Order: sequence, then C-alpha cells, then structure tokens
Amino acid sequence: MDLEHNIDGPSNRRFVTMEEHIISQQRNHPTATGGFSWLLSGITLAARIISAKVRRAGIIEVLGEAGDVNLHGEQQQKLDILSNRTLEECLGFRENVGILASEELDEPKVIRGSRGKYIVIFDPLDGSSNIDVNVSVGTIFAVYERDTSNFNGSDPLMDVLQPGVKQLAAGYIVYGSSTVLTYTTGEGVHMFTLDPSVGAFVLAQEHVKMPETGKMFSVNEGNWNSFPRGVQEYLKWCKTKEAGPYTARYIGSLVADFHRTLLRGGIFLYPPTSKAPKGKLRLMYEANPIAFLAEQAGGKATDGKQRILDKQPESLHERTPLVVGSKGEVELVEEFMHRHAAQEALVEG
Ligand code: P6P
Repeated sequence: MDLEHNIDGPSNRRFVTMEEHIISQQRNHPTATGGFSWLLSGITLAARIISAKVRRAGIIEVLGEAGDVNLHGEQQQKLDILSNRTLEECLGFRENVGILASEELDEPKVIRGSRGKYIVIFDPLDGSSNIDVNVSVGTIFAVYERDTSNFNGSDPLMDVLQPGVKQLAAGYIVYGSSTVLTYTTGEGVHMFTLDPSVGAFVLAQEHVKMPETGKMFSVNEGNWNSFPRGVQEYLKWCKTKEAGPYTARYIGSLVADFHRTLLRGGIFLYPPTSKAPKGKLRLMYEANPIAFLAEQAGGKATDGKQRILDKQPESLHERTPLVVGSKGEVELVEEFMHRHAAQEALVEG
C-alpha cells in the first residue's frame, strides 16, 4: 500500500509517521474512533523521551543503580525508574486508558474509572542491566480492552489477567544503533525508525515477515546443564554438519535478540533452568507481546508445550519458558522436546 498517496491525496513528503500509519490502518475499521491511535501516540511520545535519556545516559548521570530493588529483588537501574515514570505520565494523559501495569509496579495502577477502556501493560526498560555496558535495551508493551460493562470498581487485577490472544496491540522499541519501534494491531507487523532530524518515528517497513527457517539459535548456553533434555538434543543437532551447522547469537537483551530473529529468522529460547524452573521471562509484558508480533509475522511462540498466547495468566508477574522464532525452527524444538519427554516418561514409568 503506497501510504503516501492514501492520506488525503499525494504528498511531496518522502516519509510516513507512525501516527499517520495507525490512522490509515484505522480507516479499515469504520467503527474506529481514533481513540486507539491517540493511545498509541502516548507510547511513541514516551519512547522518544526514553530514547533521548538512554542516548545521553552517560552524560546526564542516569547510569548505574538507583540503590533500590524492585519487587523481584532485582537492582533497579535509574533509567528503569525514569522510563517507568515516563510511560505512566504519557499514558496518564490519554483519557481512554484506565489501568496501567508494569514490571516496576507491584500491582496494576487504576488511573481512571469506567471511561478508561484500555489497559496498557509494559516492561519500561527490558535488559536494563546491560545499560552500563552500552548494550541495546528496549521497551515492550501490550494493549488490552477492559470490560467496563460490568465496571463496579472490581479488582483491577481481574481486568488485567487476560490471555495474550486478547491483545489489541503489542510492540517494542529497541534502543540500539538506531531507535526502532515495531508494532502490530493484528494486521501485520510494521517497523518505524526514529528520525532525530524530524523527531518522529517514520515508516521503515510494512508487513514484516519472519523467514520460515533460519540457521541461527539464540540461547544462554551457560544454563546448559539444567535445560530440558529435548532442548539439549536440539542444540546438539544444530551443531552438527548435517544441520548446517547453525550460528549462535546471544545478546542477553530480549528485545535485541528478538528483533534480529524477526528480521533474519532462526530461534530464541529461554527454557526452564535450575535458577528459573518456570523460565525467567515474564508472560504478561515480555512473552505475550513478543508472541503476538511473532505470529503476526508468520512465526510461532510456545513455552515448549503450549502456544504462549493461549496461556491464562494466574498472576501479573508470572514467568514462562519461551521458544519463539521461525515456524519451522519452533516446530523442530517441539518435536525434540516431545520425543525426549516420551523417552523420559518411559524411563520414569
Ligand atoms: P540471562 C534481561 O535481563 C532479560 O530480562 C531479557 O531481556 C533477556 O532475554 C534475559 O533477561 C537474559 O537473561 O539469564 O541470559 O542473562
């Protein structure tokens, strides 16, 4: 779709902003009120502010630990706190947002009553432990609708704990060599690059498709000894001449590792480990948004057994194993896991 000529006639401009892209997308939905694009503009505003802070981290003394730990016992980085506050402020100005939930907040925050029909859940700065060594970090977000029909001040947590398949939108911003925002509203995956000279996210790629296969795996092999046997056998196979062999790439920042997988294909795995028997990554604000994007790009995302988007969350900060990437690669891991689970069951039986 040549967007430049779909927005009120021809334009001499050679770029399309994210806000314009969202509005052009919403034109496909006659019932769209524009409220959704107003909400997403809150996210792009926060992303531009966070990007400026991340890029000047060394200068404006926001590097390093804030001296506090978050509810997970993880050292809070100053930029974590600044990013969380930025998202709260920018989204707080969107009158259609009723509830915010964040990795940095113990509980969901109700910011409006029944008028606020949207819920926004986010990881304000994923991979923040990498900040001090100048490795890419990112913001991850998911948008849900709140059932305000029976709004009676019910427990906001009940509104928030929805399976990923209910997401209205999801995306991430990766603060890397450039700042790139990738989002989906269920009509494909679209990518925008922040152009500092314009101060806006401009369209870089529409309808991004993940390659069907990819001979690249991304996993922290330091946890090898506690991986499930099926994962170990898959990785061993990847290293054989018969398989390729595959290339290994691991940055240790989910958004950066997934961004590469989305564009190049391959697979990212964070399996259960002895330190994190339920997996390390969070279902609500890491795995679900990433899984929505992966599926919309033709990829797949499971916990090794079950589709991520079908998982019914029991708590806001629950963790999950994550296997995400090219469809063919994820299915190969599932096959190895199924085969070895059957063998292990036989041995146990
Ligand atoms: P490990 C960053 O701390 C993070 O939450 C994700 O961004 C990343 O994928 C993962 O943890 C890295 O974990 O145990 O390999 O350092």
